[in-house]
Amino acid sequence: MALDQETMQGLLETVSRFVRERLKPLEHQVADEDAIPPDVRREIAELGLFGLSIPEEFGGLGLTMEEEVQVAFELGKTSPAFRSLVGTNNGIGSQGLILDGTEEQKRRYLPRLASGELISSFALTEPEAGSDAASLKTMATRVNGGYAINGTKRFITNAPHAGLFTVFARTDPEQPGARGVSAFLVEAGTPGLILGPNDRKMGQKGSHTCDVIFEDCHVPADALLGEREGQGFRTAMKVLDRGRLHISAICVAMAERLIEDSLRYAMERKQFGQPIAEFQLVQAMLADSRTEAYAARCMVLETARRKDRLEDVATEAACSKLFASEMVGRVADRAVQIHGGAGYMADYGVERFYRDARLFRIYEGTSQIQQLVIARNMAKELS
Ligand code: COS
Repeated sequence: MALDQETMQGLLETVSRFVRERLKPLEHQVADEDAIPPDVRREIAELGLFGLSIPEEFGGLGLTMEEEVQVAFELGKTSPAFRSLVGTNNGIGSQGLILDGTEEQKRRYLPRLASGELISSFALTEPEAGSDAASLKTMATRVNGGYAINGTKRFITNAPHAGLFTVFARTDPEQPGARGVSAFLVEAGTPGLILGPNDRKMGQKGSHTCDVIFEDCHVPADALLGEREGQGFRTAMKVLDRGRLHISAICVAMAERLIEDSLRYAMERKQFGQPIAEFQLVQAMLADSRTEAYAARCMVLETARRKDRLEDVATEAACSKLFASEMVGRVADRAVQIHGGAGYMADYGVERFYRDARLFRIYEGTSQIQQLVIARNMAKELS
């Protein structure tokens, strides 16, 4: 349900102030220590940010998609590690449960996900199944009263902190593709669920990923999401449609942050006797970045509104993710260029955003997968 305008405005102002006054000053520390301070995590939970998209009846804020992307436009103006902390509970970690879980499954987990007591992870990717998600090999075999899961999941965001995993595994070995896949809700601490060491990444320090290994991990029958086999792949695709839109909003936010920093620097930095912002070649970079970020913002908002009207936005979400993630890459590159030598130095933080931004073109579907989704859907529309 949509919030009234005043409440929504209040939420946006609160998040904006929190980002500006609390999170931005911590960016260097989080990157250096590769950790978000526990008191910040507590404050994030108190603000309700873990439950933005979780329905109110389960303790969340129940934001519409349009409202959620507006919050992401603010939350994304700082290091993406902060967003990542709440990202799985609002997106890929909880949406499968919200879309396809039984009432009992929702009641069991959603309130704790909304409060941040429990962190969730989405375990789809495997060593041999990345873009080709339907080829996943993890098996869930029926055993007395439940299933035994065996396999390895890779690059799983928030896995080191997760209390709950949505795990995609093959229940029908006769079906090699999407139809043989089911989704399971598996709690951390279940015997046979083993975490690998934290991955060492190019950027996004403070956000953690690792392998999740299942070795004869027994789960009860009611761990099957929606208590229906063979639906897991469709669930994953629906979850990703929404997730891709959220990531697009984060790309817009990071681009706007970098444009603001670049403009401020260009107005202060003097060369040849004047601020570099007065040189037309610098102005061209700023103008191109502003134009592209604005275009992405409009795409994200329009797609979110359509989603709220219950239209199928698989194509538009892919268009938004493709454009916004490539856009923020170009904007980050120009930001380094405008900052010159300072842009390459760690103290200014611009090089950190440049590295952080690189992931957006890869996770929740690479740019090439978005192109494939868009083109396939175009062909379907025609026929
Ligand atoms: N919403 C609902 N259902 C969808 C869907 C969507 N957006 N997209 C696909 N499906 C359904 C299809 O309708 C089909 O169902 P039926 O068999 O009942 O007709 C099923 O899912 C399989 O779809 P498809 O045939 O398109 O699957 P493919 O294996 O050919 O490829 C792609 C699908 C490539 C699009 C998919 O594997 C993908 O998105 N890969 C990227 C994975 C990814 O983003 N990984 C990131 C890691 S998670 S952070």
